Amino acid sequence: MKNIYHQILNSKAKGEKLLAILLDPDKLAVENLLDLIQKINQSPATHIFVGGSSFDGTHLDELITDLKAKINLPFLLFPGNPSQISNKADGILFLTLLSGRNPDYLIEHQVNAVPILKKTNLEIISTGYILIESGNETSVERVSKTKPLDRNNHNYALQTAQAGEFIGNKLIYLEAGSGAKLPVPQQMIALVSQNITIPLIVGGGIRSLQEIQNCFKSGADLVVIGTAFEKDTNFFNS
Ligand code: 1GP
Repeated sequence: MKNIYHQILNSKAKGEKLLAILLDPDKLAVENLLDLIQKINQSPATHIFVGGSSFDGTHLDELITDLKAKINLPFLLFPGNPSQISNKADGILFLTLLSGRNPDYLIEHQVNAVPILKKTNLEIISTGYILIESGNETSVERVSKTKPLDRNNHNYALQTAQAGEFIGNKLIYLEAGSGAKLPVPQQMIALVSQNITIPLIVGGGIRSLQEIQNCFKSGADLVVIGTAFEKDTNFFNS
């Protein structure tokens, strides 16, 4: 049954916060997979996101099958391009890069993804993806050839998120970019979360448990951790 989005909505309604671990297949060390799986199972993660800016999709089906056999969490694809689609996952964040003005990431990749998606049973979750300036150039910026939004212009970030909601996005994702120097500002998270009705995802550059809690307190419904867990699988025990 396709119910991941409903579960996210239910959690938001109950004020239960969600946490996703982002796995970038390009960065996974296959020899350490068992340790990784064990640490994920001991962590408070509620979702697994799979994807990366440059990953070409090689062995994605096998990787997700192996991980899903040992991790009992919903797997959502978080694709940088249509080659990162696998029917072995449970769902896909169907992203539109709302902060950019590159038609490839506004509609071209989405159109090209349709024939691939039609052959899958993935739950498709329309997601407005908003890149926020974070102190250094991130891979999303480089690969998408778009500029992030000004991190000090909270109103414009809100306007962009609201446009996403009006278009029909089911989720808004405020993204500082993987490995970002600075995470999304707390005040921006607060302003956006208070003025949209759909769930808010926040990620990029979050390096401590305290920072995760800060994002939740500011109003994030789901926080994404990639690099910090990748670098130290004991991250959640620290
Ligand atoms: C990137 O938001 C995610 O798309 C996670 O970022 O790798 O910096 O945790 P980090």
